[in-house]
Amino acid sequence: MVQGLPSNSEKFVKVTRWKTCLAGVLGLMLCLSGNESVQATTGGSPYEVPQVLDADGDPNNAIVETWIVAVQTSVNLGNAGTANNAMAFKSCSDQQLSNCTTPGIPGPEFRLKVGNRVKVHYVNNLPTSGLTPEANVSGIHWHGIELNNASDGTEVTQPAVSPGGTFLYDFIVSRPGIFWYHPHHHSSTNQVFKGLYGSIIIEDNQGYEAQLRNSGIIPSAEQTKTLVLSDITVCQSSNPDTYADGLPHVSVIDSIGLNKWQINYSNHDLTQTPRILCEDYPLDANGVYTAVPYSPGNIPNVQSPSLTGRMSEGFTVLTNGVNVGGRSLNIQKIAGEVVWTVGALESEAQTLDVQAGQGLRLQIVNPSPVRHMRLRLTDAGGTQVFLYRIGGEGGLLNNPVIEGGVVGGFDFEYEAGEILIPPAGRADVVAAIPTTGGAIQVNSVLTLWQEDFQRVLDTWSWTPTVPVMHLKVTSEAGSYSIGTGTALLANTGGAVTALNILTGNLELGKNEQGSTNPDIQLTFWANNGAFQASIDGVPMPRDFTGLGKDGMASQGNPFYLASSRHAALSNTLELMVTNTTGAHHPFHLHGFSFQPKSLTSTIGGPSYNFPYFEFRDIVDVPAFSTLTFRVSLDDRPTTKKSVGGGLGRWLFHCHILPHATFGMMSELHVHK
Ligand SMILES: [Cu+2]
Repeated sequence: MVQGLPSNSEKFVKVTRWKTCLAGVLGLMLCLSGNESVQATTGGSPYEVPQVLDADGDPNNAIVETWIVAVQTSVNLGNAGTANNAMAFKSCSDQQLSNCTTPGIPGPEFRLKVGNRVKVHYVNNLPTSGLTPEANVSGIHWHGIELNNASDGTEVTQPAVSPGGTFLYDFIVSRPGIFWYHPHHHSSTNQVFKGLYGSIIIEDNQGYEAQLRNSGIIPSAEQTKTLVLSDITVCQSSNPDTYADGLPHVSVIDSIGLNKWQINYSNHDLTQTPRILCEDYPLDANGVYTAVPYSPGNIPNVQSPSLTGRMSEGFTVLTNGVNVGGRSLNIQKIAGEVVWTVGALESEAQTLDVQAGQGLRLQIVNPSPVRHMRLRLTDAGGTQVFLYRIGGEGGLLNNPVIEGGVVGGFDFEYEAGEILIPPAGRADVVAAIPTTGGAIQVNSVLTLWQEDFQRVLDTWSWTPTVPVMHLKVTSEAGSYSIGTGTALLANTGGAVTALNILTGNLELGKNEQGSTNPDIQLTFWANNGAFQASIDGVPMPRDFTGLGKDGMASQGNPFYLASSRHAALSNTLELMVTNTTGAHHPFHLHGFSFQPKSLTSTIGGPSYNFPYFEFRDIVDVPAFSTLTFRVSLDDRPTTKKSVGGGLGRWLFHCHILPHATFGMMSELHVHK
């Protein structure tokens, strides 16, 4: 399999490329391998991400100016092979696009400080799709950034950029945290699935974080890694056989001896198997059935244009665009206890060197259209190593938190010390690598696993538990520790405080249509009675080929006006999101980070009150529960004036992208 290709090579190289495995009875594997030429673009270390190129070459300058170019290209996914029709971002430091990073998955990372001005010349160099309407229109949404409305990059703030076109985004970043960027036009599901995403890490400009690093309270810059954890499906030469357990993304055999993907394939009629996506029901980029199957090595389109449809997780999990390689694992229930037995790594598995006793900080982004990333770190003996969340979408927390478990009767549906990152969510996580002893020895390997999660009530996604990071112990260094009592921002001038004083409510301005109900309903029905993901039951037909193109009834006018909310700039509001469905929905608000207060059951179950203050833009709302949050509609500069950037049209939606496309989307309009 593909190994160790240089990260900046655009040459044609001869590599061992394909491997076809057939699982026989008794688990015997038959594997065939061969050679072919591929254009290697990425496929480097899974533990590094490329960085944005700044026009002035000075990363300390307060202005970061770059050209972000979207292209269709061949991308090396490491152990998962090569995707020939991936979509990838590159960053160039000049208008001629002559000095650029290699296009890859993920796109280049922005590392910024609060107060930086970001000027991005977006260049859509995707090929024309040959479809009517054109499907490769695009743009960039700066997810979570509280920027000026004109730079928000959505279908209600700017026209889509056609292939060959450009658009200038120009904004100032105001809040520290982990953010990301991705297209939003034309539902964006296919483009995100094919690789158009990148991370944004913003540090405060008061020195709080630097102080915590310098004093050893949080790990050093060298001990900090960006992990963009995504998923993808690449068609193979013979589906579904090449998705047998010879592939590195399949590593769990459950207690009844089945690989979970097999359950996925055979038992779930709502899932998109590779065979359905690649061969049986291939879709074009407008969601229309096309009789032509995908060639091996191509990523299929996944977004159907209808109001409901098949959707599921991608079949291979990627760490910074690369599959890190498998490891055997057996999870059993023994006397009521779940026991993890961790075995050998595949020979292709890629490890990161760590020292026993060090701290490790992971800044994690989940750009997957559908998959929740449920993460658990274990040592080589299967013993869990706790992950502490020190921050995420709104910068550092006052103190680290342990997430998951059952808190006051409220069941998070994942275990304490694990981290759950819903689609589009981010987490800033620290683990203390234990000192040597037991299963922690020099040359032993810890693994960070991505586990299946019950995102639909009482049922699993039936995705296998797979490694997303392998940590190889090379030596011993100190005895780093962290706990919920560790002071992060708590004792600094930057401590996060509650949004306490409410100053207004939703209100309709002159000639405005919409709802003034502060409780936004996430619904799986439309007011015509049909099954349809929606907000308040308001349908949003989204047929890319006809009326309703891109959710618009006519230029700039969405179908969902009846569910839109309106409020005046500079007010602090308390709003709710009630999930009336039996599935989780990660709720995302554009333009304004909000403080979650509580999750309460609508069916008489326990509630959870957030015991800490944090600014978020994604909160996963469990089935049949209500999220209550507070939001301050703060103003910010426009591209030309010092005020008024907070005014305008800000989408809110479920970030399971097919749900948003089917209609679980509306907007908050902020007026004067
Ligand atoms: Cu949803």
